[in-house]
Amino acid sequence: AQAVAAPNGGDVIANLFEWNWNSVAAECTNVLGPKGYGAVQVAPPADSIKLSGAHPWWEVYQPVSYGLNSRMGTEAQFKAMVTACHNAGVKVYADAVINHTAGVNQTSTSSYGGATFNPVGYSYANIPYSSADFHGSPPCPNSNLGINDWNNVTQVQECQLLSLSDLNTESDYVRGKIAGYLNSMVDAGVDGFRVDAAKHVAQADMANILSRLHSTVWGARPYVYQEIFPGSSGQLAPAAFEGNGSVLEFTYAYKLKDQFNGSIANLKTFGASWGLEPSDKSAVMVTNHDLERDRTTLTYNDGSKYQLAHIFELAWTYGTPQVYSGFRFANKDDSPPADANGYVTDTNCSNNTWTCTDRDQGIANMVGWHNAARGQSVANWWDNGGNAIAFSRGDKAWVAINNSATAVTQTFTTGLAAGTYCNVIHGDVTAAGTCTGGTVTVDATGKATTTVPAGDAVALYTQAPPCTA
Ligand code: LM2
Ligand code: CA
Repeated sequence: AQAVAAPNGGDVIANLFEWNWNSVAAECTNVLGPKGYGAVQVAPPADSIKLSGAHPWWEVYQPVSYGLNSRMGTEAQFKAMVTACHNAGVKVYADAVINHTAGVNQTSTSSYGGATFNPVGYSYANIPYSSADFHGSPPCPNSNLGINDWNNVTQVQECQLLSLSDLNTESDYVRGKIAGYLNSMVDAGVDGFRVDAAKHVAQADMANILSRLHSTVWGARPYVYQEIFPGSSGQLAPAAFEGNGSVLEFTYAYKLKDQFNGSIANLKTFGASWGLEPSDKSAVMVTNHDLERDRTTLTYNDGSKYQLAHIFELAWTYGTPQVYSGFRFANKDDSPPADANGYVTDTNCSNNTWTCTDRDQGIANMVGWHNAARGQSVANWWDNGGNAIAFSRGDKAWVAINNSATAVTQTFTTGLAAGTYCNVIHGDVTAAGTCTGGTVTVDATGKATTTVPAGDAVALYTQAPPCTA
């Protein structure tokens, strides 16, 4: 275990999809820590298949060894990234691909970290796994080993998702290897896992694997949030996995898109009554790498709606919020910016290749707003019956969101103490207590008259040092 700073206490997760390790480290130091993000989610860190032609982003969802030399950098760079994030007070959550290894249809035998393997033969020498460590038929009832019935527990959990070699997670040996992989990361400082394809691993198998995990270097149990696409019922529904940890809230992302394309006044009741999983079990999101490609959620192509949805997510009281920063793509299978050999190159937020949502001034400052509002209930709700809303979080923070094409000028009840507040959507408070953008004055009765421009927001909160001008 390393000597580390303490976690900053925040809970907002920046999902830096397929940023390489050096870029994640720099982001923790320069942006995520200073802005109060509590954690960063990083791409799958294991060595993965390297195809012979183009290098789609999804190569990393086909692990071929549990070594940490990967498409995103070396093991040393991975460990240096974890240390840099910890030194900035930011936890690290890794995307854990544990349901499967590479696709049985893949003929490549080369990888980013130099592992020895052959997918067609179910052979992974560095772990090692051989054909006995994978599900065949039986237990999968289909001779082609595919999933035909997505409501059949045996098929979903013991057949192959997308022809990906399905690990026999019932076996003590496989459980031990997966736990060993996860513990190699925990021992390096990793604080939790986004569990990929968790719906495809039997709950009892996952529980056994999790029971073997070490405590983190910051003295906690690893935070676990599972990828469970909704749509199946009973034992395959998100709720059936909550005994093992939290779940990614897909329904939240879909409904948020619907409201921002409809009327956000409806969000007044947004929560469990909408069919969402319980708040304390929900890792909520505006989008992720799969959903932005499916176009089933808002994406960076949606302009102000995308920004405002993140602002709403950070202001609302539901779940553990994520901010998603990926790369721009024209085609679904595009590679992230990479060198000629497929290794991902440093994130550049200014040449239109990466989306860098985590740095957006309004979104990044809403992380501080979110942290200041912690534990405070929603109060002073206002809406215009259409696409403008406002609310406070107790007497600590207030936001107005205008998702319409016309400016809204209104005298709002903010719940805040009298004073001058920086609109953090467009301004930062300097060490001297001045605001680099516009300010809003709250009077002795807690009221403020302000204009919220079209497709924009105004957000105020009690900060230290206070904003005075
Ligand atoms: C996930 N969650 O459960 C990830 O969020 C998702 O991005 C992954 O799919 C999936 N599960 C497996 O980890 C991605 C991508 C797929 C890709 C797989 C494996 O969306 O298109 O499948 O990663 O790399 C690709 C090919 C597919 C082929 C498969 C196996 O697109 O046609 O299946 O590889 O060779 C025959
Ligand atoms: Ca499985």
